[in-house]
Amino acid sequence: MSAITVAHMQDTCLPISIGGAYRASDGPEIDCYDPTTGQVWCRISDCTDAEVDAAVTAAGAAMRDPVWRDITQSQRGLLMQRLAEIPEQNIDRIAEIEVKDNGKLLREMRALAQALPVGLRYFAGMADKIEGTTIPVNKPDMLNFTVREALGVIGVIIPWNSPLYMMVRAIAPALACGNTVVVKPSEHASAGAVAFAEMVTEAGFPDGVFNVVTGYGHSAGNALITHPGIAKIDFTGGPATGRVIARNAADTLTPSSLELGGKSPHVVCDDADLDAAANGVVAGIFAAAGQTCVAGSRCFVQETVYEEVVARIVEKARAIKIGDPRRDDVQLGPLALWSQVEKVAEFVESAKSQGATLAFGGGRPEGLGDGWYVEPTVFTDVTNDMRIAREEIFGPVLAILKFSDEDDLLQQANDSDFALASGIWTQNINRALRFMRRIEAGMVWINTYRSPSVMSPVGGFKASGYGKHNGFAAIEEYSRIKTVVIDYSGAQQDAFVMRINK
Ligand code: TXE
Repeated sequence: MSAITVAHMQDTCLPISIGGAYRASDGPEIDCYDPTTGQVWCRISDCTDAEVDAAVTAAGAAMRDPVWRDITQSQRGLLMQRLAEIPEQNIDRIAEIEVKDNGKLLREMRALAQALPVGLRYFAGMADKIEGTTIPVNKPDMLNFTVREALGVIGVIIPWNSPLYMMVRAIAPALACGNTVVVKPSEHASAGAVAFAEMVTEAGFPDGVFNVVTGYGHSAGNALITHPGIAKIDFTGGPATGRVIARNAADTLTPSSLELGGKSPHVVCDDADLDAAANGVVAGIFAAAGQTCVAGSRCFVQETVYEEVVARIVEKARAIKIGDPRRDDVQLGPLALWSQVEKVAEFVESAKSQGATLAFGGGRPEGLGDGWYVEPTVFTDVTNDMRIAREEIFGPVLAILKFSDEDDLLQQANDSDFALASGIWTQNINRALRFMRRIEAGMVWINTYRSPSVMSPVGGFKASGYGKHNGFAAIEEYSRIKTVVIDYSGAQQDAFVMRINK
């Protein structure tokens, strides 16, 4: 049974994990803050280039080692099944570690911890179903088929909002395909990934298959994305970093999948169940304090029901209980970073100065000590050209806009740099499906919101990035196709003419 708890990590500098063993880093220390108190609770190291190199080298060696290279697909799946049992037996411990690091609701982090074994088992089941195809190439006595194989060492860079959930949705398909991984968690929330390394070892994975290096993006992260031993980068984070990774990929030709931010439209039509819709809108933005890439931060309400829907949303926002994320009755915890508190304040000022109406919130609640809390905030009279409607805030700030008809809605909703998620509340199936076809978004939720499944692909378009997590699409992300051609005719080939299909 694994043992690392919050108490073990408190006031210590967390180790890194290279080649199946924990070790101390030689890099300078970084403070990690508990957002509920604003105080340092543990430290991590900013790994040196040599340590990142050692991690990639260990992962590369594991890739070539017959212990991992020649393991059967079913055995790989069994190892992953065994790994799934460990987080399953440690839900509370994992959730407590992550709440300490990012301040999200304990209930939310528990739900995300419960999703870890589900994700591991889903991809474990796929490990021995990854197949090639046989292709009838119109040539007699010729066999043409494909095999799907691992890419190599995957560099996984994850953010602070849902660290282990985002890590597992990357590493589970990567391991199922037979890759090895080096994870660089966010400098703001590394504890979960460090604790997870112990579970991978306990499950019996060969040394070097899973490695964790910690540190800042510009140092340890940069050393990872520029390392020649990396076969692919899997990145979830902000668009600015996504662009750095894409630029580097242009130089090194290292493929990447990028899940970046969003400014997702969440639509309420006049024929919707208005209370269910208002609930959905409130949950879509204020759950996780708006710190999710799919947050429904741009709410479009049809003009005929605008006043009524706004009133319901404000009433529900007013009723939200803010406080210690470990309490079961609390609905809104602190923001994970002090810089996010400042970012929200800056957007509140910008929205006011651009003419939006502050309908609720906009400040910091009293009586919650030094925790990084902000009020649920609702702006009305927002237009699509305002910064609050165009830029990702990643906080509990809802911008409400008006639309007249479907053409007006689609024109405004699609007028965005981002295209990650979307949602619509309507009881008219024709309208819902027309929206589904015309909206530019990687995900469309109809009469629901924020309902992901490990079986269903997730990923955006435009500035929200490219590539997919979850579903069989993820297997395609972490494997490559090799084509094999066999001539069994026994005939001599004309050495000077290509045997092209006619
Ligand atoms: O992201 P960063 P931050 C959005 C959200 C937020 C903004 C900034 O709008 O306000 O991004 O958040 C690593 N080379 N999202 O600053 O910097 C970094 O160490 C290699 C959306 O936290 O992109 C961390 O591990 N790595 C989002 C990871 O990238 C680098 C989730 C994410 O950090 C690097 C989080 C570099 N040059 C923020 N620079 C989502 N899509 O869910 C940074 N990193």
